[in-house]
Amino acid sequence: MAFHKEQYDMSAANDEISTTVNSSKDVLNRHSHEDSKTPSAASEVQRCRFGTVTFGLVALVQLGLITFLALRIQASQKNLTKVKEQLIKTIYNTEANYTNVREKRDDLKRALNDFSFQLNSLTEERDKLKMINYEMETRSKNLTEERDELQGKLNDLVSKQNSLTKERDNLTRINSDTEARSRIISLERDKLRKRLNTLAQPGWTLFRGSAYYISSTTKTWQESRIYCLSADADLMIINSKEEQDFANSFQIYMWIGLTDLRTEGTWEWVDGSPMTTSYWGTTEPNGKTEENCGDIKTFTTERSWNDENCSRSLKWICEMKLTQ
Ligand code: MAN
Ligand code: CA
Repeated sequence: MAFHKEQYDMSAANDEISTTVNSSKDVLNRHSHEDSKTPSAASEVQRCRFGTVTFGLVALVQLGLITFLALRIQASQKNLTKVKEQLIKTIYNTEANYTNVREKRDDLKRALNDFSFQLNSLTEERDKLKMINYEMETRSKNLTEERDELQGKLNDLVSKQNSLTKERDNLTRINSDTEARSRIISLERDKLRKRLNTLAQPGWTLFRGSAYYISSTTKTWQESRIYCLSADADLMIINSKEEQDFANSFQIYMWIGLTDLRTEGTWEWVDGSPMTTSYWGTTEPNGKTEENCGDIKTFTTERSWNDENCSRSLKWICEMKLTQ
């Protein structure tokens, strides 16, 4: 703006100078023109003087103006020089800035290229990672399905194992019971075998669900009982008239399984059962505490029982019950 203002001022000053010069030329022209004419001498001199003075004044004014204008021009030139220098500086700075900006632009371009390259790399990497992620997700899904399937199978197996364990425990219990029963049955079998062997021996007779043995030798009541027990039998228990008749039929003086050893006067059988029906001989039992064991003595009569001293040595009759 300052520069434009200076330009404006200079053109105005030039216009002013050319106007002044032209008007001076007009005066001179007019004066020379007037000299060629023939007016009166005095007035002509006066007019000449006036003209000269006027001219001089005009010239002075013009000189002043020229000086003023020259000074203004000089000042303007100074200003212009300053402006020019400033402009040069500005241009220099602008160039420097431009270079700077261009360098920065190049830097930015490079950075942009690098960034673009990195962006491409990152995009590729991201795509690869996306792919890997997809594959991993698929694999994870498959593995989850496989795991669930295996978990299901495992649950089934655990359930089956539990069932089998229960079944095994049950079978073990049954087996244990069977073994126990087997042992019992074996013992029973051995007992029966022993009984069969015993019954196969001479002296044993079957009668109404029992086997009876009449000894050929004599023993005390206790010894006789031990013998019977060793044959899985005991001294004879008589609990029917038929049995009484059967016992009498052997016509042998012999021990039977009757005693009041536990309580004097209270007769009982060797299995602990009380004596309910009795076949005591006349005046029997009469031995009190001296005779605590029973025998068949007067076998020719139905009432054949007698109480006897247990230490007496007599034959005996065993009974093996074959039915329960
Ligand atoms: C006689 C009777 C019986 C008694 C015996 C003892 O025969 O008195 O009652 O038991 O003697 O040997
Ligand atoms: Ca007696």
